[in-house]
Parts: sequence; C-alpha cells; structure tokens
Amino acid sequence: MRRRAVLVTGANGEVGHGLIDRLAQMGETNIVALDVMELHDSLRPKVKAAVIGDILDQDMLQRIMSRYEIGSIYHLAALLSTRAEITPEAAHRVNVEGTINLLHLAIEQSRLIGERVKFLFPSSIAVYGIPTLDAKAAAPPVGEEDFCNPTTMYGCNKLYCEHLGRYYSHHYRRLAATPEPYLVDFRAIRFPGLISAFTLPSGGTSDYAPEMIHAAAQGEQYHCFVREETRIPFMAMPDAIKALLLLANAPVERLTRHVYNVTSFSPSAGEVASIVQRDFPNAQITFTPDTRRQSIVDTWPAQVDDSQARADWDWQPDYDLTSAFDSYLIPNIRQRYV
Ligand code: AKB
Repeated sequence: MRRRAVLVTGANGEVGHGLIDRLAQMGETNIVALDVMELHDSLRPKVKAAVIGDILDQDMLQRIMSRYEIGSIYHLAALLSTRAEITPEAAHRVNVEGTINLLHLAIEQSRLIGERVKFLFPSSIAVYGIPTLDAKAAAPPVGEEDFCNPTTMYGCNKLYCEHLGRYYSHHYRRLAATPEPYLVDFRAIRFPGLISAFTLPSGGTSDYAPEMIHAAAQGEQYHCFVREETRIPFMAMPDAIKALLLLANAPVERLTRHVYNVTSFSPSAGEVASIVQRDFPNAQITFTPDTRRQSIVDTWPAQVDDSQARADWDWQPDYDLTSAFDSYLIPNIRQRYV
C-alpha cells in the first residue's frame, strides 16, 4: 500500500526548516523530506521519511513515487542568486531541470491518485530586473507583471519555472489524443529576502540582513556587502511560512493567478544596521560594498505590491519591521547564542 504523503524538497534549507516545524505542529505526520544533505537532527522526528538525494536523480524520484502517494509538493530546493552567478549552468540544472523533474513527478502522481497534485513553489523578487537606480527610486510598489527582466541566472530560472508551472497546470501535452484529466495545481509566491532567527541563509544576495543580525548576536564584526542606502523588501520567516500555507490552503476558485507577490517591510541596509546596533550596542558593522553583488540588489525592487495576495487569499503579514525585531528575531536570536 502506498502511503499518502507531502513531499518537501530542499528540506534542510531555511524555508524547509520553518515549514516542516509548522506542518508538524499542525499535526501533519506524513512528510517525506528530500535533501542532498542528511536531514538536520531537529527535523528528523517531525517527518515520516528523510531521503538523501538529488532532485536531478530520476531513479531516486521514481523510488519515492513507488512508495508514496504524493498529494502535495513543496518544491523548495534551489541554488540562490549569488551561488547561481558563480555556477550558472549548475544553477540552471538544479533550478530548472530539477523543477521539471518535480513537475513531471506531480503529473505522474496526479494520474495515479486521480486528482490534481498541489505544487507550491517559492519564487523570488529576483525575477524583477529594474534597469537603473533612478528607475528603482521612481517605481511605485512593483506589481507581478512589471519589470520581469531578471539579470541573474537565478532570477531567469525562477521566472521560467513560474511559466513552467502555468504550462503544467493548463497546457501540458496539449496535442495528445486524450487530454490530461488532472494535471498540476501550481501556486507560487515571489518571496522577498527572508530573515530567520534560527537558521542562516547561504548563497543568496539578500543574505546581508540576516548575516548582520546573527553576527552581532555572536559578537562578531560584520562587513556589509551592499551600500547603506540599499533597499529591498524583507520578511520574517514565520510570515513566509504563513504565506505558503495560506496559499496552499486557499480554495482554487478564489485564485486569479498562479504567482503572487508578498511583502512585509522594506528597510535600507543602514536601517537594519541601526536596529541591530540598538539591540546589540557592541555590534561592529561596516559597509564595504561588493560592486558585483550590489549590482544584483540594485535591480530588485525597493517595494512590491502584494494587493493580489491580500485580495485572493487574505494574505497579511503578522510582523512589521518593529515587531519582527522586538518579538521574533531579537528574543530568539539572543537565546540561540547564549
Ligand atoms: C537570494 O538572495 O537569492 C534569495 C532571494 C531574494 O530569492 N534570498
């Protein structure tokens, strides 16, 4: 008997940690966690199975399919923007071919279980490519259809995967003699930079904010790799998980699109540093911009418009900048490094 399961790829990543914790708290006992690394000890008791494997390994994916009935997939595995610029072709393989493999798995599963398989996909503000700093300063909060000209491999990968999701949801093998009856129910969120109190990101370009906070809490000096006035949207990790689960559970009839912006607050790097220095008065933060990484964040919007998520699935963040620091980040980070 194949057992019903929720598949989480990239389970060891920051969003994976937050999501598995939350799903387990909600009583989900059938999580299959997939990651290239061994699952972190703290997550092990919260999942039904922890599979070590690469999403490019078709045989391994077939083995998962033969053991479980996968009704929903949270496909979190990806190489982030900075890492992807270092090895663009590897990023393409993981971010695009890996996603195709998972979309294909979803199609196969939908045939077996006789219903659409939900496919939750974290996209990113990296899909935006604003051409100049003047245009960035002049832009109103950016909507889902604006400035979709990414300048990074990661942004290109995410944007293309959004289109693949739409294709697999509505048009897959449209010339086949018998139309596909079930297909995939693809839902994506364009996340801003995420900040967790419990984990650190790696390989992203929005990493300066979480790195600054965690460095200060450990009494380490931090050299921020973007200019003080750099502004992009951020979100506390619990809100990112909230958004994923709200979208996953939204009735399909209410959804007017496949891809939604979400946002919480948009501080400049200097504003983040000021708050960190308020809470950790000995924090040593200097700004030593890396022009190449700076050129990436300069193309990302200062603010995004998430009105469609608010209208379609009642999205609203629990944390603004003040409460993210005062009620979530600082207390938990202090405890983490005592
Ligand atoms: C990155 O910096 O690559 C990610 C993102 C904004 O998607 N955190």
